[in-house]
Amino acid sequence: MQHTLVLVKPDGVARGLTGRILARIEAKGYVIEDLRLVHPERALLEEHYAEHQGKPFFEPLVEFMLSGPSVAVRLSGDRVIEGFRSLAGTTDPTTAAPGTIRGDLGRDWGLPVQQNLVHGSDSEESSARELALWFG
Ligand code: RTP
Ligand code: MG
Repeated sequence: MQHTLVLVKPDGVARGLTGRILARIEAKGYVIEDLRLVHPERALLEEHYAEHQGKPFFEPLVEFMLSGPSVAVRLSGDRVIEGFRSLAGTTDPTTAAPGTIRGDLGRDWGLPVQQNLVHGSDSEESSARELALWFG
């Protein structure tokens, strides 16, 4: 049994897609163990995205994540880390496969950073670190 951190990012919350996204996660059979609406501080986001510091999209990414609240979810299930990332689809929502959250609900808006609706931890190490950050 694994745990992962899922975020419905500010674009997903602002577009009113939280319920649809959570319904897809539940329909897949994963279990929501904790859930909260978070208005993150810059320091939290800089730690969350530490691996991307120095990249050209880092600052726009942090600004985007500060633009509104996210819904943070502690999700559990067998192989949920790779399972949720498969459900989410690839990073670029324009080319993410249809049938995925990003592929069905997202697209490129011509903005400086990919607004792609969701985040999911990419390894057991990341999920432990990220769950501690967002849920304490
Ligand atoms: P995530 O971490 O959010 O689940 O997404 P990911 O693994 O698919 O993407 P990652 O490479 O970790 O990038 C983190 C987030 O940064 C934004 N991004 N924008 N070139 C760009 O404009 C660009 N590249 C990445 C996206 O919001 C991505 O989810
Ligand atoms: Mg990532």
